[in-house]
Amino acid sequence: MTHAVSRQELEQYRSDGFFVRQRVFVGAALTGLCAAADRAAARAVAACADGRAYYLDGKRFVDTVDATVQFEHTPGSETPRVIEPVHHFEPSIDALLDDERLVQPMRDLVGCQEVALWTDKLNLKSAYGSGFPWHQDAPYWIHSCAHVHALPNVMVALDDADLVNGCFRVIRGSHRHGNLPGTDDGSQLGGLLTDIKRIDLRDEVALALPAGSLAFFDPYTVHGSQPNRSPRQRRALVLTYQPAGHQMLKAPRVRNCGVQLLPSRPSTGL
Ligand SMILES: O=C(O)CCC(=O)C(=O)O
Repeated sequence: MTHAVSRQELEQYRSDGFFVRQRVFVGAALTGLCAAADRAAARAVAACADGRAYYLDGKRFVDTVDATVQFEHTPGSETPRVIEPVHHFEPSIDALLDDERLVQPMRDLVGCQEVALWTDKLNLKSAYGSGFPWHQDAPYWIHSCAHVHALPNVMVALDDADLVNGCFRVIRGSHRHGNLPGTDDGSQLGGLLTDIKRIDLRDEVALALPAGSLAFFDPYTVHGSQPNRSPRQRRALVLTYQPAGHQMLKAPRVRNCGVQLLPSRPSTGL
């Protein structure tokens, strides 16, 4: 079975900056991923005991030896919000990086026969957890990567996501504007959040998706989500791929992904 990107999907990715595939992971595979995500979160939180805590705009982050953990914003909260990277905490998340359901479409979106991991996050969106203000990923990466245009993302929805539990949202076509200005509101992270005066909220698309679905999106697509207004969690893995042979964002090593199609050769850069 092919998982390659169809012509229609590619057209949508190019014009809208995203496309979705519903219920790609189901049954035991999905249940296994959810359990793996919970184990990874528990291990990451445990590692914070020896980590370095700091605050940005009053929000707590902890750098462990090999990950950054963001906590929910209520003062004193011990509820993790985002873990990046996450695959090294759990073998089945590491194995997911090589899954052809992700790697095959990523070869098409990266535009290379061989791909590697750039970064991977676990977004936990716990019960009544916080939202993500509108932003693009490219501004976070522009100073660490010479091929930002070749860093497509795929979100793997682990739970059913809807308007109440804070589903992922995108601004259709926003990637075509390239790097958009930040908010310039004087906060520490404001420069990385998109100035909403520069986007047309009529183009907002809420991706209410069943668990196991995939949302592929461009590194320049403006995206975010509202807070979770329910007692249901809304977990998702967000994996970002790049051409093979390049180091990951947060670790000085290369994690090539999927079956190697070409004889191994040194990277020539892009
Ligand atoms: O999970 C979400 O709602 C938003 C995720 C996001 O913005 C990100 O991972 O960059």
